[in-house]
Amino acid sequence: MFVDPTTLRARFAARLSDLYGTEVPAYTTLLTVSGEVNRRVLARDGADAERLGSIERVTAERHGAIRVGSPRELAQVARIFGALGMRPTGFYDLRDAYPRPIPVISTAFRPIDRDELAANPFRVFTSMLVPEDRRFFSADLEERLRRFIDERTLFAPEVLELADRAEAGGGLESADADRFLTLATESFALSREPVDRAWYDELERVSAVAADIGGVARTHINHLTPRVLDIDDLYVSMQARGVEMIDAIQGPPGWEGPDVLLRQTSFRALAEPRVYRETDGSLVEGTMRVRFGEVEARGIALTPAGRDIYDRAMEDQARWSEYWPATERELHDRGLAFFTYRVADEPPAGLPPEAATGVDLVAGGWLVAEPIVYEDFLPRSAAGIFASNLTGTGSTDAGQGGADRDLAWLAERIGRTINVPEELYAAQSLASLRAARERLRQVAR
Ligand code: OOG
Ligand code: NI
Repeated sequence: MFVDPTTLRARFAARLSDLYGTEVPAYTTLLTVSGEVNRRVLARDGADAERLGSIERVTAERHGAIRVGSPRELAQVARIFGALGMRPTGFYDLRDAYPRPIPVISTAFRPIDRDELAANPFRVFTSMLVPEDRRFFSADLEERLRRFIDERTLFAPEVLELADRAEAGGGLESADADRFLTLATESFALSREPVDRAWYDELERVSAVAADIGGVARTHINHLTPRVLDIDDLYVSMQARGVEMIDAIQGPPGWEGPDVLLRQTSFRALAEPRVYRETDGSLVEGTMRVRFGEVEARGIALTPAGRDIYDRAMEDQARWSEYWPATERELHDRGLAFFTYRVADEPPAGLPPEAATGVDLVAGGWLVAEPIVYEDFLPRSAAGIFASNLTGTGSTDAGQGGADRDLAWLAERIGRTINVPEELYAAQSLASLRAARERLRQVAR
């Protein structure tokens, strides 16, 4: 039996979820509570609950987060996720992000086609250290960091070779698929190898994230995030079970109108046992606090015009509702969010004018607009999520020395196109408008 990328992705997501559940038991509680919340919303809101994704999709939906040290490592990650039909999408620079600078740049690997997202929406937020950024690292520390990272092996040659075969051939035979999934999942398990205490501590004084990336010989899944339909309910329900949540829900505030973009919250990092190698060579049992439990709720994808409003409204959250229209329909008509189109159940007789826009066609009753769910991340929330779960403040020179990094630079370094989220949403919207117009013509005939 041949296993296609969609099936590989679904199986990988399930295996990673099982692994993370054994490593972080509170994650299993989070899944239980998420399931309860989603069932409550479905019972309360009926079909409306599924407006931004079927309950099957939302229940299976996860995003993971991983962190790597160099373009070489990121390119390897891209090969593994490439085998699973996940494409690098979006560029996030967290180095000068509010509320605290984090020495990484990031992208997210995810399916980009609507059908693929519907079949299995698994995505992984992937961050890469920027050791050449002088605001964080001295030239000497950069040099030692690079050497450490260049000498380690995150992924065995076999898993990369299988990944390449899967990507080139559009899948793998059963036995190879199993082997690939086993090796790929293992690559993201928490390592039991001893951690060099002095090296780890030196990096942690600069940044806890730098220590998590460059202070250990392996990478690991940092968190695995389920999606809920009501994050306010989830937050309260987790607290009621005695799980200490971070202070706030990141992203837009909850309100009566349509949810936009992404809201996230998490519970605090858990201390996990690790073995340290002390300077005298002795091995000592200790703990490390780098992983946490996160949960998210997704809203409508915003156009650049909507995103401008979002940025302003986030600075003035007490007056949030004054910035936004109260209905999805107005978001559509004012061009603030992305929508797809379908022909109305009973469109008016005759053809609309050739020049009619999407707004005209919806207003005239020919087409119905359906919201496109936001499939990406928010740098400000990401920085907030990083920061709210770190201990220690690290040290940064606010001044000069930040290396220029952008999407084009990163794409070049990993040798792959990095998709721009807003371009994907716009293309999807336009394609569906064209198809709906064509169907209108057929109906009129
Ligand atoms: C990634 C933090 C960002 C999100 O959901 O915004 C993130 C990390 O902690 O490695 O996962
Ligand atoms: Ni996350």
